[in-house]
Amino acid sequence: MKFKSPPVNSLSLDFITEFCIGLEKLENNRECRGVIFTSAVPNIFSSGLDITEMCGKSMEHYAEFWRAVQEMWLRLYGSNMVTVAAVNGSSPAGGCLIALTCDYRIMVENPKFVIGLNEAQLGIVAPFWFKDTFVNTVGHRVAERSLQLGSLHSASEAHRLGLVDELVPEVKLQEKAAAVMAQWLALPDHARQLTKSMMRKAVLDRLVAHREEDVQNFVNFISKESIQKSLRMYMEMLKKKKR
Ligand code: CO8
Repeated sequence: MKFKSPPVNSLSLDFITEFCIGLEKLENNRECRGVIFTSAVPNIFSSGLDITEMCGKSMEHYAEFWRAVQEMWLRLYGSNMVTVAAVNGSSPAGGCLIALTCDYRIMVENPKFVIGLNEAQLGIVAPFWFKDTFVNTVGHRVAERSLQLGSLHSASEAHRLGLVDELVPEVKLQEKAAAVMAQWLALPDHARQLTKSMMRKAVLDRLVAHREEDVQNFVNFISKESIQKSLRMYMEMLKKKKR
């Protein structure tokens, strides 16, 4: 699947809805055993959740948006397919989350590309299931430091921390992703799927059991005036950076 929502593949409600429908189709297609995620937008894998969906909207909208974000994560992290992220650009916050849900992450070795859960830099807090996915990938200490600092790591640093599994030159990315996919698909599906489920089930179940509570937490948090102000300032900062 190639993300193509210029300028930065931000995860709007429309994007997420279409993405989930696409994932459901692939998941239900017996012919499809694996999927590679990459971007058709130069230099950006995904800029994360669309901040405009979390700014100046109604409580109902925030709840609808958050349910969609939860749905996307549940589908990705709980997928029976082999999932490979071919990260060909920067991937902050929600973009990093998509990569973290995959079975394997390959990133282009470009020092300009960054990846990480930078929520703290926006004055917001990554929810527990973002944190759990991160901890399951890089371990508690690296996740704790990186989350508190809202760090965006260069590709080489991300590789050193185990946030991505492999670095490749841009021209080799698709070939490498296909080779990794072939390696994972060589195993019998049932054994691989049950093993994946065993490793991830506790974290998935935790969100399923607390889904509505998590929606309410998000809505209460994001609609606070202080948080709205932080998000507006962050958007301003992005615009100023361009001038
Ligand atoms: N949402 C909405 N708009 C965005 C986003 C975004 N995430 N990212 C960029 N844009 C907009 C910019 O404002 C700009 O708009 P305009 O053209 O109108 O000025 C346009 O996209 C292009 O952006 P840039 O000029 O900055 O493009 P660059 O190629 O220079 O840089 C980057 C691309 C590196 C992706 C840069 O835009 C960036 O750093 N963006 C912000 C990324 C970010 O911090 N995302 C975090 C989103 S929050 C999230 O995903 C998890 C939230 C969890 C919620 C928990 C609450 C409880």
